[in-house]
Amino acid sequence: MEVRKLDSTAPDFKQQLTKLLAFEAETDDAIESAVARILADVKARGDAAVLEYTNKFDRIPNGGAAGMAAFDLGQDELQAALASLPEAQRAALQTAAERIRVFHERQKQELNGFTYTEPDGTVLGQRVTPLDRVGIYVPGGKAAYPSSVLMNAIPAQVAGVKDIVMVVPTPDGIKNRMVLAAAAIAGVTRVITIGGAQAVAALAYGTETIPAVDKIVGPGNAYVAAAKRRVFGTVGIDMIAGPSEILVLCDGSTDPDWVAMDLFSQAEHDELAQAILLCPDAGYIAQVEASIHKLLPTMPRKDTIATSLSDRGALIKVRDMEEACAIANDIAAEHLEISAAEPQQWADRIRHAGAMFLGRFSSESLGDYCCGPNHVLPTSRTARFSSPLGVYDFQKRSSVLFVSEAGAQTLGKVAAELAYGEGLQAHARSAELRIKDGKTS
Ligand code: HSO
Ligand code: ZN
Repeated sequence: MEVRKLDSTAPDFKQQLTKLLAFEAETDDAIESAVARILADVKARGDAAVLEYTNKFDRIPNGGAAGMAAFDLGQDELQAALASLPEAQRAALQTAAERIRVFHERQKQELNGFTYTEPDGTVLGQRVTPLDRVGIYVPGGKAAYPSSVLMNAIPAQVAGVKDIVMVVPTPDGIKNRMVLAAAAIAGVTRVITIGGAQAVAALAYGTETIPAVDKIVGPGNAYVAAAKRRVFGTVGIDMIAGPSEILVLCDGSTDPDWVAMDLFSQAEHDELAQAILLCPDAGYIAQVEASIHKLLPTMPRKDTIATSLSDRGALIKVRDMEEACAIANDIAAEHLEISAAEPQQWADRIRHAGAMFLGRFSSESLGDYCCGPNHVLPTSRTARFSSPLGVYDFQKRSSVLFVSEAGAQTLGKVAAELAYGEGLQAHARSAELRIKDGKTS
């Protein structure tokens, strides 16, 4: 296994970097048409269609004879899952949840609305209200992450969402108790063990037993992503997440094993994950490379890591840390580690990154699980224009306008002038009727 090595002084470095970063989420016609069919079918036939697809794709043991009720887990079952965990695991989940809650409570405080009063008594403001009901998609199988249940559900709960409906497929009827325990801790109101495009359809349109939600969040496979794109408009959606990314910007004095393992930590998620090192010291890059070769055979997911590193990874020699920061802004990585003695001075130069991990001790894995900030982050360079999942994704804003009688006099003239300019008589008259000495034409 070889990890490509690039040098920023190479004449074609820009092209090499563009090629390295290129990632097109595949759109597949077969998937698109299958998903369109499933959505239409669930919309038309509700529970019956959901049951059929669930039996077909997830092989439910008794053929789903018990109907949808069997997929609708009660709070008792969630609590039982929590109680069944080994003590250390339960405590870790609870500690993580608590820290995630504290961070997001802070976020909420910053997002409260505002009002201001003008001298004539007119009051203007913005009111923030939570969504009524949201759906959280949790993948089944090897990407079923309890930590993601916490990261999706806690901000919704902190935002004040009353109804948090989680869907999670259970192929062959096998439930992941840590996922259910996380749902119990995070305050999920209802867990339904369905998945795929049929679950997205059920959440978007509602069925006899599944309530229609206002927004669907959470990662999923290509079918789930296609379904989320298609129901957008009927409901809100979060981002469509791409493969994980880590960019380590290192001054060359961190233990190379630490950096190698940090690169592995994202590479192990997915063969398409991207792990890149930027460093001004060629000798240090060689040490990290040696660590990679030394440590790789010890990793249970070595095949995934090796494919990710050799297909999409890179060790990049840069001129200096300033240049590393400039390149980091171009890459706009999901996770950026600044593994340096004085990270803050470099962090000040970063404008685009989903999350920044400052200093040698801030490994990305701590952020993935338990520091507090959200681990659902913009990928594939979308950190240029989007933000981590947060309380604000579960809220919306309404403008609030109270115009005093005095305010109606002055604002009425301005509005009428503009309305006549736009050729909109009714608008102008509506403003003028409230002006005491107002014109009526
Ligand atoms: N690094 C992932 C989140 C995660 N890591 C969950 C471990 N579990 C998001 O990019
Ligand atoms: Zn991770």
